[in-house]
Amino acid sequence: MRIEKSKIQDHNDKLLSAHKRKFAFAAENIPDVNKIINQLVAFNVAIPSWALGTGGTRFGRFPGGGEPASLEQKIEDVGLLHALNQSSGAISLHIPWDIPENYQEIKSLATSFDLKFDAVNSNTFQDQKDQALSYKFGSLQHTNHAVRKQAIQHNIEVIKHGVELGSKAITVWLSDGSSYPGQLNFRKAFQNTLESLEEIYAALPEDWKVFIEYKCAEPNFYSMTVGDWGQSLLFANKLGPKAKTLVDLGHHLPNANIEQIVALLLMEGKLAGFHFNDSKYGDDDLTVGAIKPYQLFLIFNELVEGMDARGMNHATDLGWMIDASHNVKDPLEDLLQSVEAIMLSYTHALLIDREKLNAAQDSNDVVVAQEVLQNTFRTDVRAIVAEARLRSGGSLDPIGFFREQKIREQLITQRGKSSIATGL
Ligand code: LRH
Ligand code: MN
Repeated sequence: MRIEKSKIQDHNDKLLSAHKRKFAFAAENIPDVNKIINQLVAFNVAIPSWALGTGGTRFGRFPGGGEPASLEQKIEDVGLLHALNQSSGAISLHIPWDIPENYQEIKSLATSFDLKFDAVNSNTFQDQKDQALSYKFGSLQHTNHAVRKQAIQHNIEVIKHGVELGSKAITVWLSDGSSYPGQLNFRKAFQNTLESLEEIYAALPEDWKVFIEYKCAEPNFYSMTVGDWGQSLLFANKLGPKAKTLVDLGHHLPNANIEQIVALLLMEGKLAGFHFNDSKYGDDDLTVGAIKPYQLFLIFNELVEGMDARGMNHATDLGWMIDASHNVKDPLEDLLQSVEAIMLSYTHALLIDREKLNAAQDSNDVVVAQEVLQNTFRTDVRAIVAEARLRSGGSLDPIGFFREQKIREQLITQRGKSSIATGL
């Protein structure tokens, strides 16, 4: 469904005077507020095509109705999010969950919603029904060369789909590993995976990247072959400049210092980007910033500091993507909340008094260093982010608009109560 601009206008008109008061108060102490708003307007987060339905948990699935049952409907839903927050201008496809049948039609549909195609994702963690060889014992690591060949071929096909759609990167996440000690020769598994990735790397177009996503564990696993940032970086360094390490926030062992990992990958020029989500225990794929908002802020602090140190463009030089799954919440409302949390953390990081922080760090004045960060984090910047949405034609209150316009009810009327989305 397409959201009429006039509906957003009417909605904003009702909220405008209260917003203007809040914005004036928030902007009072920010010298270059327009520069920051322009940075927010330029910043977009890609929405995963596999997170537009209610995937549930491994034990139960509780679909909410009106889910997108085709790639076209998924593009419509991401278009709807983008119309409301003007910060979701890209979709990341997962193959074969979302194979584009007609590239031209899919591209023009996406363009009509002002959407681009971000990184494409391969899938050698499931056996497809018409597949010759099984990935039960892994894919790129497999002891059988024919299985590795099949997985390499799949990744090359995914790149071809991406090239047709204007994507510039492939994300490779492998559920390869072992379930029991002794099952796997770690060295051989690493070497097989490297040789397989080398063939995928060789198939990359000149201006493409391969993002190597690591993950510490899956239920039932004793080892993952790309288990942490060190292993992913080892692959990326051995492969070459087009290979980078992708950080999924939910893929770390408990209490990992993710902001430090981000700082070092960025320093090395080997940070691909992110799969943003939040988690309490495992890879919970929960709403961004819902459990550990201060960690998200600390990660963006390292990102802004590190990107500015390298003269990088905040909006385009890293892959900004969400990777979530939904169970008890409306997928679209959940994604609106996740994008909001990312924009708030980015705004906070842009507001940090770097001079004061650097001086405190250089003089080991721990208290002042903490105060600089915590005072910024405790500053309410919601009106700044709302102003950026307003200036780019979005809604002042996306969730409010979604509820007021009964969007989910309309989608259920159009698509039915039992339409199910592919993906998680
Ligand atoms: C693995 C992962 C990966 C995707 C999948 C849907 O947990 O984060 O990024 O391929 O989720
Ligand atoms: Mn991920």
